[in-house]
Amino acid sequence: MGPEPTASEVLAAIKAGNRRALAKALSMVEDRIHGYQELLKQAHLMSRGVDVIGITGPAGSGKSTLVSGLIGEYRKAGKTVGVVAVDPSSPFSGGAVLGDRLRMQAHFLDQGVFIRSLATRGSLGGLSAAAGDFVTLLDAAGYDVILVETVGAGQSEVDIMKLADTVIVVVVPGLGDEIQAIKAGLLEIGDVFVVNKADRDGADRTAAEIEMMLDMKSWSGWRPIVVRTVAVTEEGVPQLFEAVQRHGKYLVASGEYERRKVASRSAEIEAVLEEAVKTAILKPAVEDGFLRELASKVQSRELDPYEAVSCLMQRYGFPLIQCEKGKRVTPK
Ligand SMILES: Nc1nc2c(ncn2[C@@H]2O[C@H](COP(=O)(O)OP(=O)(O)O)[C@@H](O)[C@H]2O)c(=O)[nH]1
Ligand SMILES: [Mg+2]
Repeated sequence: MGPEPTASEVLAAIKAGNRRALAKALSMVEDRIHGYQELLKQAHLMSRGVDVIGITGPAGSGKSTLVSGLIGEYRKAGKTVGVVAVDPSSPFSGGAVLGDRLRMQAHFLDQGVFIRSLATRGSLGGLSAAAGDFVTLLDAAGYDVILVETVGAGQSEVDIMKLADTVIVVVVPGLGDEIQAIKAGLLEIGDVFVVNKADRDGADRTAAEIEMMLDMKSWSGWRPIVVRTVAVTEEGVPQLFEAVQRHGKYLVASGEYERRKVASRSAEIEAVLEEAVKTAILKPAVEDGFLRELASKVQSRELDPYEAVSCLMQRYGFPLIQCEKGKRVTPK
């Protein structure tokens, strides 16, 4: 075995279409293996800021099947596609999570498509930091569009969706729960709503309910579109693709595109900051027992939690990392 390739060698290989190099780089980033930051740094310089489409909704609503259909639409339009499937509960190899359907298998063989899941990561970093890093790497690899699938409606899904230019929220007919989930936060983030499994009873009613909820809000600019699909037969998938394209055009024409990109960079920084704080302070405090010691003192009312945090900050501080590009940032 020769020496480990340098970050720039890895990225040159990725750029040249070496899928094994890309897979390896993603694993290195996912597991936070030494050298990953240099890799990301260089990937960031190579990245262009591709279109990122987020797809979220409850487990089993058909997101992966829709992703498969959308991949087909993008390929027909001559675009290459990177897919990040964020599913902490079910890591997969090959295509198990994304469905055992033949079409998806075909996508795995297509050189213009790269599909990767992101499962539970080692300890501290949040999923959203890793999802952002995956997008950066796939961007640097040159894919034209990146689809990010997340399951559920928790805070981390909402955070991950901040990476997206266009957010697709998927629901299925007949379950009051899903309407509740939409009310509980997904209504705010959806640019396109999909009522999938429209081959089942109640799709029209569910779509009408979503339209009603949307009508209760006042919209300036983009008013979300509701699309009905049967992902397994690809019915409605071209309409979904069309809606996503329309939203993309709206973003550019309205100037919203740049604003969203800056907002997603902001979300990216927040995710990385959170990870940095945990790594610099929480990790050593857990490992050397100081956190437990503080917790006992808080429990015995010797300290309050705020004092405990001050103790932690004082003890571990932050490693002073120079803001290298500081010259480009106006100091305040
Ligand atoms: N009847 C019906 N089943 C569907 C439809 N779309 C997906 N499914 C099925 O629903 C199940 C879950 O789909 P999947 O794409 O894995 O859902 P995900 O968990 O949201 O990614 C699979 O068995 C699909 O074949 C649809 O439009 N109609
Ligand atoms: Mg899925």
